[in-house]
Amino acid sequence: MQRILFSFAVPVLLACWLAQNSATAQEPATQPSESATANADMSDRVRQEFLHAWDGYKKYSWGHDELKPLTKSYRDWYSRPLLMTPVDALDTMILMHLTPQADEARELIASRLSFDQDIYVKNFEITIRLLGGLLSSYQLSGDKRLLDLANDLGHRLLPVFNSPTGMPYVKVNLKTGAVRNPDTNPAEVGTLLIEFGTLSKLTGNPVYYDKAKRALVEVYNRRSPIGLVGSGINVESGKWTNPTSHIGGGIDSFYEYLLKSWLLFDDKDSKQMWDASIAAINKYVADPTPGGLWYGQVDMNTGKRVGTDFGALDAFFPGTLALSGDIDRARQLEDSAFKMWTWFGVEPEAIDYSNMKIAYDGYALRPEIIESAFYLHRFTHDPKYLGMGHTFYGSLVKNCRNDVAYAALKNVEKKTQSDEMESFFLAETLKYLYLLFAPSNTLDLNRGVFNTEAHFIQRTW
Ligand code: DMJ
Repeated sequence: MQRILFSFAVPVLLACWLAQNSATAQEPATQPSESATANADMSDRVRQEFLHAWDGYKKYSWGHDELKPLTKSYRDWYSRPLLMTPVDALDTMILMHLTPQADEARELIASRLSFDQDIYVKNFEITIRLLGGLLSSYQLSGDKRLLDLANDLGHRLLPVFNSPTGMPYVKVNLKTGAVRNPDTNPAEVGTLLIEFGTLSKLTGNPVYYDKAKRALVEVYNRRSPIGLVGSGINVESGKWTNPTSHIGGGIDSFYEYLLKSWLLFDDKDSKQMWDASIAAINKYVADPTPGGLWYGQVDMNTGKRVGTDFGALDAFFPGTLALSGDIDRARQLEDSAFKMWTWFGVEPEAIDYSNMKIAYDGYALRPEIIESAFYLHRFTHDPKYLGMGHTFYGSLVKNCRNDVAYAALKNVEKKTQSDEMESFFLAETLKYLYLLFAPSNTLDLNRGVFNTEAHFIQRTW
């Protein structure tokens, strides 16, 4: 059933192509063997924790979007469930070889998921979680029903691009195609090409690629004279509504997709946009302090520093830097992020790194710092990143686990739990933690890229 992946072999042509065209980090060929048993034990423990959380979902929220782990109930995002957790979690189950669970989730999705619903959905979230999840699981399982669902969803999302600028509205009605909410941000506009582009490659219909690519370019073309984007933009006027520039939530995956669209599709424009953007980011947004390297907030037009916040979402950036080949900055920034985690026992949503005080005090079970440790370990084989993984695992089990599943934290100092387990905990957090300890042939990074929700998309075309 599992058609493709899991191979040691890097296809020769692809390796040659990468050698000639890529300045990105490549995985060294071997891994130290002395830690193999300990790593296998850790990956198995993570797998058991995944099962614990999945069993909680099954018991109390089967057929719904998300588990509420404290009240043992469920939450649906809209008036009809869209199976957010099963779709988001499915490729993790396949990668972990949880075959009965994956089969059961796949049948639930194929038999119950319908996008023919009169509801306004958030294009960004539905794209990264559902479209990305369906495409990745289709590639891993070969189950054509998942591709059919992805194609139907992609078609229903297309009206979002019907703005005067070609940048997508925030929301679209899945039944009528009506759109709403023109005020958006670079991440919501520019985090679509991996999913929509893959849909084009798999269906032969170029419309998805073209519309998502245009949206990405429209944001980039509105960059400031010093090469930065802001954090708010209106898709009808094309004007910036907020000039603050950073690498965190609202902008983050716009940059991530410039780099990854180049890697996945060999899209030369994306490479050029990434190269220009990262130069501006490192010149203005990076903040090398005596306490370590951070990335804060600046004015997009002047480069003047306007804030020194760093958050759980920003912690994806070491991984992206590592993937781009900048291991040095990646290592420094991951060290800073790890300091943020250990300072409080679990990372808060944001801190002010100028005084190491908490700016937002919750922990939403986010994956980004673990994602970065995974990339850094793959590219350096430095056991320090496994050590970080042990810390993340220990903190999660100690503070976020309960008898039902896992719960977010309201406050990282008091460690009070909140009644939420977002689907990205199963899609991303536990997947990256598992892959950090699993043998590297479990997933060959040279075959594709992870979308921003950790759905692995393979270059099968
Ligand atoms: C995920 O939904 C995606 O990673 C997104 O890009 C932003 N972060 C959340 C998880 O923290």
